[in-house]
Amino acid sequence: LKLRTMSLSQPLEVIPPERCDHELWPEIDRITKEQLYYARLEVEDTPASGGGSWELFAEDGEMRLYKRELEIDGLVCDPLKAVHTVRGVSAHEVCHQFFSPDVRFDWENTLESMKVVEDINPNTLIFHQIHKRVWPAAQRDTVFWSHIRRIDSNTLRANGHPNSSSKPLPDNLWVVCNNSVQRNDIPASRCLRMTLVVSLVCETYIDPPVSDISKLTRDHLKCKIIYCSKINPGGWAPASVLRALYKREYPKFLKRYTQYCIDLYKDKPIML
Ligand code: 18C
Repeated sequence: LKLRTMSLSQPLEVIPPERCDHELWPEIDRITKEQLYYARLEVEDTPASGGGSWELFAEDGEMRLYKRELEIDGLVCDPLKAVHTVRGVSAHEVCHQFFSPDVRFDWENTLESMKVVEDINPNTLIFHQIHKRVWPAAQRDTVFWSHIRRIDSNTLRANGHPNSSSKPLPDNLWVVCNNSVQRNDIPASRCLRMTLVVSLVCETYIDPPVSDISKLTRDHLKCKIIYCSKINPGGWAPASVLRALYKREYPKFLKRYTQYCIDLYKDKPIML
């Protein structure tokens, strides 16, 4: 496997769908757009997927986390939506770190192991991850494609957003979408296979605006972050343990991850 790695400040090449002939590409393209649309709906006036409304369960400064209680076949599968705004980093930078396998262990603390099992194109990889075991449940693993792309303003308008007309458009927007894929050639061995749909949508706002782009500094960067996840534990796990786990771990993850990005980029050239 030839893994194409990316340097911190090198812009990613965006692959238009028509240039990828991988059998998963139509699904990757469709689910990424669906997740982008779903993430950008306002919490206040839209239902969580599957109906019902979002319930705020954690708040810290600009960061707010919402959940909706959902059980499927007796398993807790509560969808999560988190919104946060940070300064000093761009949407591209925050999404790039989330996508890149090279740095995953620098910010992700649920992992025991991580492997790239397929390189679909420079913006799309398939991962196999084994997660830490949580007592008293069985250990979990995941196999998912991960796709990163920049969304241009035409795509944003064409995506027909119900509440976008009253909002200012971001100066740019990036998305990373992770979605489980069935791979019979990757046995779960001693784990239960968990399934997930995760999206990280980041919007850059130049605030305050600059008339001369050469005068742009990190003090002008405001990044709005939307993180959504739907995880099916894939087998027995006590509901109380699971709900206590995510209520503690998602806020920790979001704080740790955003601080990691801010610290990493603070003295580096801006990657818009
Ligand atoms: O999105 C995140 N990371 C991505 C890159 O890895 C990717 C992965 C998502 C899977 C995350 C789920 C991991 C849960 C496994 C349990 C291990 C927890 C160990 C705790 C360590 C102290 O998209 C960032 C993910 C941030 C996750 C925060 C924890 C959320 C817990 C959600 C519970 C889901 C059910 C797990 C069933 C486990 C049995 C109790």
